[in-house]
Amino acid sequence: MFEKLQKKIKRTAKRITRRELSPDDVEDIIWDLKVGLLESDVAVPVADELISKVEKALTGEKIGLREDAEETLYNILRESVKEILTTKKEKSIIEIIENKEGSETAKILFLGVNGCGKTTTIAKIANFLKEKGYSVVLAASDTFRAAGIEQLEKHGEDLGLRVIKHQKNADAAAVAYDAIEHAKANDIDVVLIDTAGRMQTDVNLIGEMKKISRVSDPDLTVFVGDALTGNDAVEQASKFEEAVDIDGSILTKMDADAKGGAALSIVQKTGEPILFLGTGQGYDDLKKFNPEIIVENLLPE
Ligand SMILES: Nc1nc2c(ncn2[C@@H]2O[C@H](COP(=O)(O)OP(=O)(O)OP(=O)(O)O)[C@@H](O)[C@H]2O)c(=O)[nH]1
Ligand SMILES: [Mg+2]
Repeated sequence: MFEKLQKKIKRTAKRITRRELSPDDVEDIIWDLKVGLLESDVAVPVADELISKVEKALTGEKIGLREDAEETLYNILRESVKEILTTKKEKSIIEIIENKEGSETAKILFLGVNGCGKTTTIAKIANFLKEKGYSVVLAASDTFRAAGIEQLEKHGEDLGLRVIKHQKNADAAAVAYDAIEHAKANDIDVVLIDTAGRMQTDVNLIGEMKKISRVSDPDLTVFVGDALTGNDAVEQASKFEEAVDIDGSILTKMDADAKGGAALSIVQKTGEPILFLGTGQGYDDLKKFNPEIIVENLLPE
């Protein structure tokens, strides 16, 4: 996908260096760039914003005949992508845990659409925290499916962690509450709350999510997004943010031939940083996020 974009940029750049830009040239270049971004899972409104930056630079007098148009074009795009991904607030899970008063338990709530990778990501984070020496308990607040509870229990067994659960169809908020009470009573550092997948359009389930959030009062609310999501990432992130106030996100499945364009949509809609990238199905397949990773993926130097 990216090679196509690079070829297009090279081609248009050659056109630019040969002669002055006509409005038609500009239109062609803009179109090519936009198609390239959309093919890398950048959502339409985000691609439009990026493109308008390039457009401004192109139609102005910034690119002269003697300049290296290819490089200029490319760098404008790279900088614009990095700018979107660089939020003002740096956040770290460890800092949030460390900043809790005394032995108070830190509560982290994981939310996202069906199958985005919440349960797997919780297991990875649990493993990460355990390796750092923190005590962790898991809350099986996905009470929607028996298999969801079992999946978390299996991770609990593998990682040697306690899973607090009720039966299927139980009140998800009550499970979270019990897990938090258990953690407080046992001086456990962190509670990771797993929730059912829900579409952003499902009013009832979004209502349930608000209740879980209200009852558990998390220190960190994490939106989990699938890197293979294209346009829908914009709607997902904005609807979840609207309902509960997202503090940060994790982008999963970056190993699955994903360029990570969805990161742009998520950061733009939540205004909060991406904390980690999921890079596989194993417990160690978790990578600290850095905007450069996505810039390099979308537009390699
Ligand atoms: N390749 C790859 N697969 C992943 C990653 N994260 C999760 N998965 C896979 O994606 C599928 C769904 O993951 P889950 O963790 O069950 O997703 P979920 O959000 O909990 O799903 P629901 O609870 O049904 O909403 C599983 O097959 C995971 O192994 C990742 O970073 N890379
Ligand atoms: Mg799950």
